[in-house]
Amino acid sequence: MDLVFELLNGNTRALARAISLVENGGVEKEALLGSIFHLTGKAMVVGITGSPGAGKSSLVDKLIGELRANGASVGVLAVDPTSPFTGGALLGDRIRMQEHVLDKDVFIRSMGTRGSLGGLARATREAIKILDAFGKDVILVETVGVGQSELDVMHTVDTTVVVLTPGAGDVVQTMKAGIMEIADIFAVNKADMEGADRLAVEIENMLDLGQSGPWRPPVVKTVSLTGQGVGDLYQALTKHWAYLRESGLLEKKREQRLRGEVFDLVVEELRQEIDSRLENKGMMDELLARVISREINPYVAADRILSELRGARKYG
Ligand SMILES: Nc1nc2c(ncn2[C@@H]2O[C@H](COP(=O)(O)OP(=O)(O)OP(=O)(O)O)[C@@H](O)[C@H]2O)c(=O)[nH]1
Ligand SMILES: [Mg+2]
Repeated sequence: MDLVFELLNGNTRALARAISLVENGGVEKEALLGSIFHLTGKAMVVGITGSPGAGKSSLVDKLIGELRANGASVGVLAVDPTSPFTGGALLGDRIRMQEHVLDKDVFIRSMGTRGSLGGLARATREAIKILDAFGKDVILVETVGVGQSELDVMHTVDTTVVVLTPGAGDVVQTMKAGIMEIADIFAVNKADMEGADRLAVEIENMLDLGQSGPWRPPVVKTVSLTGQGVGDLYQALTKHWAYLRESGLLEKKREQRLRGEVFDLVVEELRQEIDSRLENKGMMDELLARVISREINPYVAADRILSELRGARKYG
């Protein structure tokens, strides 16, 4: 495929086109992802999550600078489950990451839902693969911390940075949302504002209460407007990568992810197959009418359907 050739030759426009392709779905997408798969698995993927306005984009902008200074090429996906917009960079992100727009080793892209939350996590996963195959060393994925969809996205990254800000009542909220558990690193951003030290202490206290594993998430104070503390954040990231590699956790995580991916593909295919076979037989409607009238129960109905699909029956 032409696109693959261009992509692997470092053509940035091909990269943008390839990501649009995975957003739109379809047969072409599978062919593309299939032919680049052997080149994936090299990049370190970092998720940056936190409340709206926590300073994630500004932090990403400064982090790009740090990564570039250390010789890494960078891909950025700004994933916004609250926005239907996609393609190119959102205006805000483009302004905030302006410094790097002309750097050919930095690629920035926004992704919105287009009306399907589940599809967003998947499209993000696939876009990560494309950036990875393209040869980006580090891929930063910014997501707004609003719930399940961004948790899904976070399951596809190697390192998760949770960004909290003073005075936002963030600790309790993020704990409730189940985001605390997925943090590998905490960034207390807007550390130029009052309450940053208190927030950092609060997080440390909370970490004291939790179970202690081999990795205790470091708490780093940052001011993403000035870049203060971003060097520390970079250090924390490289430490986490070393930990992931040396402990064998990286390999394990990736293995689990691939297992889940293959399983999901099989389930999805089966679901579609079952759907169309049931529709052909008109069996679902007929059985459902009998369930609704309480003539049979749902277990019996499901059993009839299953046995029709594969042979024997459990309940007579
Ligand atoms: N005082 C202060 N303000 C900051 C800092 N970092 C970001 N801001 C401001 O916070 C606002 C939001 O910054 P963004 O970087 O867009 O935050 P975000 O988390 O990406 O926002 P969304 O993507 O909309 O959720 C902007 O007005 C920034 O200027 C900081 O370190 N200190
Ligand atoms: Mg942002």
